Amino acid sequence: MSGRTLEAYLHEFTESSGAVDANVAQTIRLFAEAAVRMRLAINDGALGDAFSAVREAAHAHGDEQKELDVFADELFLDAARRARVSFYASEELAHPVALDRSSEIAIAIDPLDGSSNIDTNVSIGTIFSILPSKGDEAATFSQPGSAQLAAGFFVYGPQLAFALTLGRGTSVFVYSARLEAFVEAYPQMSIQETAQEFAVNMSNYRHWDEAVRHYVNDCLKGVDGPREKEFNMRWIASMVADTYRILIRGGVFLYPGDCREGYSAGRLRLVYEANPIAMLVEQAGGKATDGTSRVLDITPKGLHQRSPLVFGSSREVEKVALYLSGSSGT
Ligand code: AFP
Repeated sequence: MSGRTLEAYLHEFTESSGAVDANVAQTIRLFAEAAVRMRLAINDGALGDAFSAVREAAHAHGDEQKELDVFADELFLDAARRARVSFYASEELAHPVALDRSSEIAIAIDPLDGSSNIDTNVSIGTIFSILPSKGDEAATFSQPGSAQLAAGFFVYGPQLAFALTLGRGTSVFVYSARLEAFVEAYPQMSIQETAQEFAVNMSNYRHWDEAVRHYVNDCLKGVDGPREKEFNMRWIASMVADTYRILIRGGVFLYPGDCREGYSAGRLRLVYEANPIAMLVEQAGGKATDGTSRVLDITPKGLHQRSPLVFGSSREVEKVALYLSGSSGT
């Protein structure tokens, strides 16, 4: 553990860099403050006002919207206003909000990921991506994920944790209530190359392509099958929690496309879920694909577009790609 505070980390980052990085650092400071307030709202649990009541209005793209989703969005939008951000694009909003068009950075965010878990006291989180601003919303949010300047997620769990990359590796900070600061607990994270765990929602088994079923079947065969090793399975249905586990102990996460209506490209959104997670994972030595191709190379065609997503231990992500490209991998 480095014991370095987030403030010291950001100061070191901006010491030898320009105005854009200073704007990135200030945005991250304000998002970290918002996350601490978000954690307080979640800690109230069902005693809180806007806890998990389902709103009448759904998301612009049809997903169910909970009161806490809206509370989170308003909290981080307010932080983005104070941070001098050009555009704020959110899972909760049909279109980006134009803020300070003179700013050189833009935000894409899932303010509250995992909200279907709110009532069950399972870890949930906030995922964000910081992109260069291209002057207008369309050009800004159609950049591939490789253009990201920074990415991060907060996990509102037993600890308030913050995984962050500024393009120079991935660090994990944990919030210290005693110090009232985020403290670096895992500097320069490195995801182990091989996986002993896979994370997938097995209830979708009958909807998957044959190649996905073949990969999972071979994992389930364990030492007696072609993989010749045992696998454990985890599915928290909160991607930030599954990602955090993979950063700590390796593994592979799969949300493939399937034959359900609306799920041909899976469930996860490319711009504000898959891309920031992919940057964090790659910066920690892992890999992230849409099953076969690198996520960060995909050019988005729409702000809320979905993408199949496979990420984690590099050797296992490569193995999945072999199965999905028909080479069976065995
Ligand atoms: P919610 O935010 O609607 O709970 O969705 C969470 C999520 O986007 C991601 O965090 C999970 O990994 C995935 O969906 C869970 O999807 P299933 O509910 O289909 O397993």
